[in-house]
Amino acid sequence: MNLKRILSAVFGIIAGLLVAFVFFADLNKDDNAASENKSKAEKVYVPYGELDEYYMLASGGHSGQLFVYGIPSMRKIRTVPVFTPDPATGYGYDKASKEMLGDYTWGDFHHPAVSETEGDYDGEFLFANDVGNNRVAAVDLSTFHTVDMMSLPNMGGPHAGVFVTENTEYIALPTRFARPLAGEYASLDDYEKEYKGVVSMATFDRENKEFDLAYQIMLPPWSYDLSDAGKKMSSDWIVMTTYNTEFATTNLEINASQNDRDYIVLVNWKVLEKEVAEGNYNEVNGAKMIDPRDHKGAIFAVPVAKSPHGVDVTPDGTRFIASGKLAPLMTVFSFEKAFAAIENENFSDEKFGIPILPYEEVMEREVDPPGALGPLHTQFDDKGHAYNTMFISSEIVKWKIDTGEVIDRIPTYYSPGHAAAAEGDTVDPDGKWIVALNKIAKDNFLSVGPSHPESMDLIDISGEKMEHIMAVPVDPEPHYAQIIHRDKINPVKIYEKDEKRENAVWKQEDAHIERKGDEVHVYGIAMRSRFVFDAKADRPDAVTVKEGDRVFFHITNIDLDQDITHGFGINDYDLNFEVQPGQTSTLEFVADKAGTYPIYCTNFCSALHQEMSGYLLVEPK
Ligand code: CUK
Ligand code: CUA
Repeated sequence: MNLKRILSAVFGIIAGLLVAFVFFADLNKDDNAASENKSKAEKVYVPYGELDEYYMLASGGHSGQLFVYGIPSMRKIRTVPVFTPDPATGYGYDKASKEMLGDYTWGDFHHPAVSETEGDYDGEFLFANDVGNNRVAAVDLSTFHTVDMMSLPNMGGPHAGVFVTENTEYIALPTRFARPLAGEYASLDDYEKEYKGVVSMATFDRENKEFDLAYQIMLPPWSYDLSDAGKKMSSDWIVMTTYNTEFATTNLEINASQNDRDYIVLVNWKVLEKEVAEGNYNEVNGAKMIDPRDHKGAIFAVPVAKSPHGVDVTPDGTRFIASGKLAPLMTVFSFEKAFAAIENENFSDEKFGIPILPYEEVMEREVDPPGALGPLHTQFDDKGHAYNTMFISSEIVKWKIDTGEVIDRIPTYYSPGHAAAAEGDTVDPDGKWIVALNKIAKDNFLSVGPSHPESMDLIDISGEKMEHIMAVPVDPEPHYAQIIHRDKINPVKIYEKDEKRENAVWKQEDAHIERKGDEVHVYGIAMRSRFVFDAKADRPDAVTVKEGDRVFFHITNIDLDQDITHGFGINDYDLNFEVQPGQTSTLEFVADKAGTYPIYCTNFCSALHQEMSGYLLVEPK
């Protein structure tokens, strides 16, 4: 063997080893990734027969609906219609929900807030705002049905709510767009004088499931973003971020970003409550209106870095944190320092009768993680950390509230607006999960054409380092959500049988029809697998009316079994609604088309569901 052959053999062996090494290293990498994926998958796998630990109650944005998810599986469980009709369940078709929705056919639901007791979600009701049509709604979490809705006068989109005070004394809804009171005409040249940024303070009577508008606060024509109520030591207060303190009326993207500082407004609702009780307000379009110039000692403001977005109160209630949006930093303010400045009347300025507290003396620290851009909102865990969504740099930054020290950063996919942490708005967050509510999904999911869904990232925050677990599509648009432990929500299994309930019929043989002039009232039942409209008739499941009659179907579902929901569709009449077990619903319409129209159950309820049908006969005039 000559030297040349020896060298080439050695070279061959080395090359072979190298190839083998690279090959096995690669295999190893694949192995590691596979085992990492496996451990992530195990964290969110909910075995058949077991349930998710948390509910995530998420706004459905401009669908006007509420989306219910299970966490950690991220499975979508239900859509609850709130501000928009829902043909599937007949929401907006039956009489009660139709009256509640009025003539509105859409809503823009941004921020859900669960009712609270002592600063903790109590799981009884969920409140929702409609930026599109100035409404607030309540969803009863024992049925997941929308039970009340109130229109808010004098507002231009109650965007910066809803958030609730510690014991749900008030549901606060600051406006987004300044507008003349009652929306009357006023030239944009008169913006500063005629336009107002109104804050609504609503109350909710849990017994009667009813809203009331307690009072409104008339502020300058500033805009507000999602705001928060105080907790514990700060529980008498609400804090709200403002932008467009420039009073720009056009090209807001440039003109509303001129000032280096905007404001956070602090309102003592306890003081205002007393003043309203003493009659110290003006009546404006049916609302009790508070003017800051008449209410010294209740409304203050502190400057904040330009064009802030959200402001959030820490779980212990000692601080409020503003997110910069245009100034890439979070500003931590101290309630204690704010209270001291108020006490000592240490004001640096006054605007529209609102004393301005000196920034340097109320601010505790500015937190400015290098390269983190576009902070929007803050969430919390149980270990003194804050989590900020960064819209522009697409990440969540975890930092220590006490020191401002940045602990960890994790990318999100992509551009998160809000994030929701488990029990994250309470005095006692769980520190287990955070869900980034992203505005852009790019190519994360199978393409469905030019418009992509939005997305949500599930992130495990139980350790020192955050861990990205999974992304799921959502459409549209996850503005905000709250994540509440399943033990706090107690849904009913059926609507309780109530013998005294108006329009209800509980026995087949009691089903009957009453005619009053041109009104026909059908007091009927639905059960597996038949409708009975008139027990004494030859054909108990047929109803004959005259063309032009006003028809009322009062239908009670007498199947008192969980999940036996019956639908009620009228073929060719564009009408459908449903009755859940034990529920009575009314469908009211004018039979303005003569003819023969099959009625059928639209919700598959039994083996004889197909047979669950009848006829509406409309005799020509
Ligand atoms: S606002 Cu901040 S991202 Cu409507 Cu809550 Cu959307
Ligand atoms: Cu009742 Cu199908």
